[in-house]
Amino acid sequence: MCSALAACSQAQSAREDAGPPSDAGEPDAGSVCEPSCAIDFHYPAQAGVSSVEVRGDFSSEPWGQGLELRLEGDAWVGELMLADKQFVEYKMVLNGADWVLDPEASSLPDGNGNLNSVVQADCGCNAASFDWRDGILYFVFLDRFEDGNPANNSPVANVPYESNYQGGDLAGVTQKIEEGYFTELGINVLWLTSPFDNANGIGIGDDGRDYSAYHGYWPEDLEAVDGHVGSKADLKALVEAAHARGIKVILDYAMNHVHIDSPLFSENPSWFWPNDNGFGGDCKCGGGCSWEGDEGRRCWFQPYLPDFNFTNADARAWSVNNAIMWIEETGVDGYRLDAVKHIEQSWLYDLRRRVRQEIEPNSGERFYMVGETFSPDSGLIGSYVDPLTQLDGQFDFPLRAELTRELLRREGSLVDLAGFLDYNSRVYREGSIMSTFIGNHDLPRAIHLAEDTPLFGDWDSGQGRGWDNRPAQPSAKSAYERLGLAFGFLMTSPGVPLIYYGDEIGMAGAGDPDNRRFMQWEGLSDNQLWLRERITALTKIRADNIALRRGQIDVLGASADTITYEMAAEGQRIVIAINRGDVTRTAEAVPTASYSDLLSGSEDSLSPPISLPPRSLVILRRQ
Ligand SMILES: [Ca+2]
Ligand SMILES: [Ca+2]
Ligand SMILES: [Ca+2]
Repeated sequence: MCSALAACSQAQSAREDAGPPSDAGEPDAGSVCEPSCAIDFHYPAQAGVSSVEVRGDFSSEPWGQGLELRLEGDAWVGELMLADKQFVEYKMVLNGADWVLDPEASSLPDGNGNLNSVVQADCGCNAASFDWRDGILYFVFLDRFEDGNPANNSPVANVPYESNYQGGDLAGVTQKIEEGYFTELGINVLWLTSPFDNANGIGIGDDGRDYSAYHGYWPEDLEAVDGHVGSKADLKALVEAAHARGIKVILDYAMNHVHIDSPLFSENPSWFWPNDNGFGGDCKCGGGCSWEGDEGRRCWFQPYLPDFNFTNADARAWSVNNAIMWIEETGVDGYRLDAVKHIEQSWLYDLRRRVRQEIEPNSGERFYMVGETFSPDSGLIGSYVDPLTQLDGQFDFPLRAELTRELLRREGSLVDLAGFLDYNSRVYREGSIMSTFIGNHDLPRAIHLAEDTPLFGDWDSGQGRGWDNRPAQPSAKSAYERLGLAFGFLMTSPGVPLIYYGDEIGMAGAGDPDNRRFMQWEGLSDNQLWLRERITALTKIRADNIALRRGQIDVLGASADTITYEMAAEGQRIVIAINRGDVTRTAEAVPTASYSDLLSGSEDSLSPPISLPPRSLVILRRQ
């Protein structure tokens, strides 16, 4: 049976293509959408099994009477008519007695320690709604982007400029939306740092320095907007201004902890893990407790950040209610969920269920949930990705490490990248939509990894130069060209590509907080302008070519310095070839045909052998 939305629609169109519908309730071939449709179930035939029944919450006698499957060849099969978007929890019952999961389906905990299989009907009614594979995401660091209202600037006394509030706010972002900055750059989704009210005091960082909550990750009152960024009305106005221009908005939601000044902590101490490692000591992450596994879920990031215990049902319900409330109040289109591996997974299951039941039926749109699991382990990252029950996707940290190592820093060979891409394109569950990226607020600025002599390693936080010996804006064009290659890859490969504010102009900066310098609006160098124009051209090419947004990646060939791959969808095929080297190379394995290069914009016909100048790429469409 179909275990994910995408798989369901494929299965359905395969049936439609096969001939006249066998079932009166099935949509006619060619029809766009039906209020209900048939979903197929399968269970493999095996010795000792003489009957298989699907039982669940769908029947008039829930879990009591279900759908009897019939034996056809090597499988038990049957069909169930479901309403469009109907979500069903079920199990297979063997021989009338043995309850088992559907081996092909996603599963979901029922809250009592049991798992059920799940399926959602997709009757093809999505034509008008936004397909998140078409998203191009821009990460706005609210305090560091644009100051639209100097009246709300109130830095914390005795905190250095670098780790203090610098004045950026919601009104500033709204101005930039209305000026068309994002539209011109080809952006159709914004990720805002958390706008919720944070503690006003000083916190000591791991480096012993004084910090303010300018970053938004020290929530104090999760029902209010922080005065530094504006008001709830400002947040609603931003979302409205974005929607009016076809731009979606996703909020950073930090659900792992609150600040110790939060009344939530003083009034409900049992909702939080004790800062105690079980032996009377402290359970700071990376201190008395590990960052990983069970300890990683209950540890405190800092002694002033009490950690939610979501095994407590009241704590979990309060937090999920709060997340739902903000969606309803503001009309935001998705969440970027912080520190996913540090919370109990039950929180994700609960939020997804509530979104499915209470948000999506009203909006008619998919609410995108993208998580952050800062890890090289794609197995761990993927364990939270399941569009039916948890996250739609996560940020692809393993891909980012490969791209920085092989494309920007030019270590190893692009043959390594080819091998990684083959693996990575199969590693996450079908139907998931990962977000691909080069930079974010926890990593040193990407431009420095692209310099002739890279300043930072692939997993280097860059914090060694976060305060002292901070890097200057690179002057050589080569660094901007290499960063352009990395964005060239992101804009011609699967996922939702992310641009961290300022990376479109190659802004300088080491690790936190130097990677969060205030956005540079004036005095851009020719190289910075070149990079922004390059990215603008790339986002337009992505928007204009469905294969680039929704296709599968297929590596055609690679050498030490070059890689050639194809993206194909809906009858369109596009070939991309990249040369990371500092001398001209010939593209590997370009299929024989006449092409035009969408990036150069020239109508001139190209055919193999195709020559790639230093640090360049071509995006080839057959003529
Ligand atoms: Ca301000
Ligand atoms: Ca505050
Ligand atoms: Ca936690």
